[in-house]
This record gives sequence, structure tokens and C-alpha cells, in this order.
Amino acid sequence: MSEDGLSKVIELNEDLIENNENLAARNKEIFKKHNIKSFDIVGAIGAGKTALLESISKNISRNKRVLVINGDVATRIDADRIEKHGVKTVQINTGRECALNSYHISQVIKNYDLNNFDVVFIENVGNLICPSDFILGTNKRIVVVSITEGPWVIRKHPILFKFSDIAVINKIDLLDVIEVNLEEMIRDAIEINPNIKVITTSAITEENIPELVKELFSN
Ligand SMILES: Nc1nc2c(ncn2[C@@H]2O[C@H](COP(=O)(O)OP(=O)(O)O)[C@@H](O)[C@H]2O)c(=O)[nH]1
Ligand SMILES: [Mg+2]
Repeated sequence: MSEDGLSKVIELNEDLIENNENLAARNKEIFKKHNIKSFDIVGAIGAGKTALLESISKNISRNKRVLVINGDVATRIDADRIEKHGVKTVQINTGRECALNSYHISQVIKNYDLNNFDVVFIENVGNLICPSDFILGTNKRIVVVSITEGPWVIRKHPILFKFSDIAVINKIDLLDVIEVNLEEMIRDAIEINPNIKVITTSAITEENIPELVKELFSN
């Protein structure tokens, strides 16, 4: 490809990201107007994003009206799992796209009465790379990794940690059988982003889920 051709491709990508940021700012404004606390959850396939949302939903659905937006390439398996815990869900199937973007969220906002909700969670498509380029307009971004992804998973994916507010290291119930140094993983996250809050959890035993919930609603 010629140099000119290449620069055109880059310009298009920059446009896409800029449009996404404008739309994200609008989503944020609308959430704020409706007094909604919003979170987006990113992480690899199988890290436990949905399982954590199930535990969080169980914990808060008696006191808060929750909407969960699930992004997946196909199926509404995750939305069905979460809906069992007394929260409303919307499944977005992205087809060939490897991350949700602000347009997806704006469409949900357009079609749902936000007066009916206090909290919105967005589970992104399972991927540790693509979501870096697309903010969605939420108050906080949560990045989830699990100890089964290996001890270097945080170091290998610095960008998501740099731009997240909370890092969850999940599946700590498996510490006896998986060889990782949890303290080192925590240190890796803080080294990349000194402002990130790190919480270690098990979505299955629910260890530290109350601490995670407390952190979500801390300010
Ligand atoms: N042992 C254990 N398994 C977990 C935990 N969290 C999730 N899982 C399991 O990991 C698999 C993937 O979880 P899921 O929530 O679908 O991950 P997602 O792709 O990030 O949404 C499922 O079989 C879950 O039951 C955990 O904390 N401990
Ligand atoms: Mg999931």
C-alpha cells in the first residue's frame, strides 16, 4: 500500500474514535441527567464478567433498580444468566465487531426509559484489546482478569489497566491449584496505574463481592 493510502486509513480510524468519544460524552450526560451510576466491564472471554455481574446483582437488586447491557458476538446466554437475579437485561450481539461502542449504548438509551433505573452495568464483548479504543460514557470502567489467565496477564495488557478505575482479579478460590503470585499481580496493576483500585474476588464463593459493591458505590 502507498504511504498516502496508509494515511487515509489512519484518518478514518481517528474519525471513528473521535465520533465515538462525542457520542460517549452524550451518553454520559444522559446518564447524569437521570441520576444513574454507570459502569462498563471489560476483560477476556471467561474471566468471570458475567459471573461477577450475577453476584453483584444478587447483592444489590433488592435496593437498586439495575439495567445490565450485555455485549457478545452472538447469543443471549449472558443476559439470561443475569436476568435470573431480578435485574433487567438487554443483549447486544455485535456480529463481527470485537467491542461495544458508544453508538450501541446510545441505541439502548433511546429505547429504554432511564427513569426506571438507578444503575447501569455494561458487559463488553470478551476481549482484552479492542475495548481500549472505545469509551462508552460510563462513570467507571472495571477491568476483570482471572488468575487462570496466567501471572502475566496484567503486564501484557497495560492499556486497559491504564484507563480503568477498578481492577478485579477473579477466581481466587482456585489459588490452591493455579500457580500465580497474587501479590505480584496486584503490584503489576498498581505499577501501570497508581490510581486503580484492585480487588481480588471469587464470583463463585462470593469472597470480597461486598467489598467490590462498596467500591462501586463509594463516590
Ligand atoms: N472457580 C471459579 N470459576 C469462575 C469464577 N468466575 C467465573 N467462573 C467460571 O468461569 C467460566 C466463565 O465465566 P463467565 O462469567 O461466563 O465469564 P465471562 O466470559 O468473562 O463473562 C464459567 O464457567 C464460570 O462459572 C470464579 O470466581 N471462580
Ligand atoms: Mg460474559
